[in-house]
Amino acid sequence: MFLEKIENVNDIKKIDPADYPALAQEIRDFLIEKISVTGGHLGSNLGAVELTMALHLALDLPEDKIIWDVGHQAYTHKLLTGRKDGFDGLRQYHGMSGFPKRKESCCDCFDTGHSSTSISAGLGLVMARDHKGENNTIVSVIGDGSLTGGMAYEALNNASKLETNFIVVLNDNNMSISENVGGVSKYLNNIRTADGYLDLKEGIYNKLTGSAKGNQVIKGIRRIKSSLKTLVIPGMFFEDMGITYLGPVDGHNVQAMIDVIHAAQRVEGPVLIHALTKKGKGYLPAEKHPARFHGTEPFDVVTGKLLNPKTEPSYTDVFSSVICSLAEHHENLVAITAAMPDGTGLKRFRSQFPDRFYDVGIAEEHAVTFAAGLAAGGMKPVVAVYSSFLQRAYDQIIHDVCLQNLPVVFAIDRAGLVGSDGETHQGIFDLTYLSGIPNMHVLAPKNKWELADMLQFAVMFDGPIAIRYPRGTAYAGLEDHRAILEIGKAEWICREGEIALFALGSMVEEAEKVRDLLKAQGRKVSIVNARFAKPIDTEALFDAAKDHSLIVTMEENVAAGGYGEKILAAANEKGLSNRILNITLPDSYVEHGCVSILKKQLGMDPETIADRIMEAWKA
Ligand SMILES: Cc1ncc(C[n+]2csc(CCOP(=O)(O)OP(=O)(O)O)c2C)c(N)n1
Repeated sequence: MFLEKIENVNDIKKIDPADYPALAQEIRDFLIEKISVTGGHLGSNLGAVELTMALHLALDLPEDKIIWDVGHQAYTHKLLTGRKDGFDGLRQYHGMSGFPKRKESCCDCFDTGHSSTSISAGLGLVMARDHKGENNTIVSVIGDGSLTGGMAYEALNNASKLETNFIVVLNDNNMSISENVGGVSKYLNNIRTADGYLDLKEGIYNKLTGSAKGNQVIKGIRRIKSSLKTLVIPGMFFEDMGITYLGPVDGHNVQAMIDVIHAAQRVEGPVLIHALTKKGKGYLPAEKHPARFHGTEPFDVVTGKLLNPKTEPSYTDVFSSVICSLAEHHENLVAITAAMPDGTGLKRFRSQFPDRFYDVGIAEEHAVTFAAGLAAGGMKPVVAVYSSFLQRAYDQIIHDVCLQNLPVVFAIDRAGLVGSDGETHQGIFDLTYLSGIPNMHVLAPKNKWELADMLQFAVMFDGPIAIRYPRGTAYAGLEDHRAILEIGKAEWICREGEIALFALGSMVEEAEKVRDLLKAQGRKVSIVNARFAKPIDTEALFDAAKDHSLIVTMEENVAAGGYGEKILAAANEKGLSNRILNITLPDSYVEHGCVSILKKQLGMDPETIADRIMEAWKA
């Protein structure tokens, strides 16, 4: 057992090179076993085992630094830096994070989670090193999927003038979560296959030389050779920018990787090492179904099947089927994803309406402005995106969509707490960043039927409109409460007086439980389904103020800029004297863990909410 010998950083250097393949195998077995229990990112990690071993063998951590783009592939790095025991609590509350965390280890030099940041961060660390007169090695590891994100090019553009060492390792497995898309992917693929192309040409030369006709053909080939050069000489794109290109190199060959890293360290300037790897390597189900095993729930190791396959439809499933039926009736409806056709539920749309589907790569900023252009051109774009990833397209939403009042629909999945991916992925800011934008309309459905109604409403609406809905099973209660939606109109679900719960989206389900708890304590409780976070229904508020001395707002968002603050401001402006209590998430980043535990910790579970309401009632 070689893994047993690795208890801390640099212990890998004690392993005999002849045993690297055995160690790699042990690491793979360990990861498969642990992730099959906890869930986590499997495919990317299996593909990065040797690459990570080589980095740890060639570098001296923690003095040398590795920045992991996205950070979902850093499990082997965690294993090699003394965190083996952490895998039993991987992604669980107070357990080890699934992403690099500075607070977790001195070997994690930069927190990541969102894509395409590693080269910028690495360049910053390089400049800091140079300012301090140090000479450690800084390496940014970025995948080919993450290289579709614009920020990576902004960073490469900036790095190209560097006169000191900076290494970028491109971990090219020819996959994003799903198939990688676009010109960059095509370019990298050309490099992958260039050797084969050259071999082929050699073969042709050998066969043709000698005969007069053959020599003529060779002359022809030579003529076009120089124009082909850029196609077949790997890395010209990077070289032309001033970045030394090394590769392609087999990312599963530890010694070859060590050699190329050492060579890269000698370059006085930016270097890109192009490593070719296989996603899911060593575990057949993950090799065969890389998208399914990109991030997985617990599974059976032998069959690869999920241990607890979901039986109830999620909000994503509802979106997936509704958007397809809407597309049948609205010929100008087009759908856009930033590299998440599976996660957002657009895979079905892609197969039904391939001509109206756009996967733009991991490029949320571009996705939004692209949608604005489509809308300006008379189409009805639906941008399906996760709440936390849309954060980076804030200016595009204001400048390109809302300022021109363009009819773009934002289908915002994973809004609210998402659970085990943690701080970087919690969708707890979207009400804040969207509600302050003029012309924007923000909705949240109380259940699966209302999501369908809202999507239909949004597709008919002539202006920017966003629907936010949470991860996981779609609420299937309150079926009888369906109505024609009206801009800025809330819905009274029940009315009794005393305490009014104004709940937004996912919090309606919680409000029903809170109501039961309060009623058990003898209180009268009304529930209002807010439906709109912007514009808010002030009429419903003023109406409630007549016979409810306590008004409670409930939302899965931070307080600042959220729904509750808007209600508070409207009540203040009107001069209402009713007590108003805002139930929101705290002004902090929420760590990883299962959503029900997180809610309890954050005081967002029905029991704690009911207690807080009773306190306010008695005050
Ligand atoms: C801004 C942003 N958008 C989307 C995602 C979701 N996401 C996580 S990993 C990933 C694919 C990354 O592909 P690649 O860099 O090639 O790494 P691989 O998983 O193939 O090793 C995506 C789209 C993200 N993390 N950040």
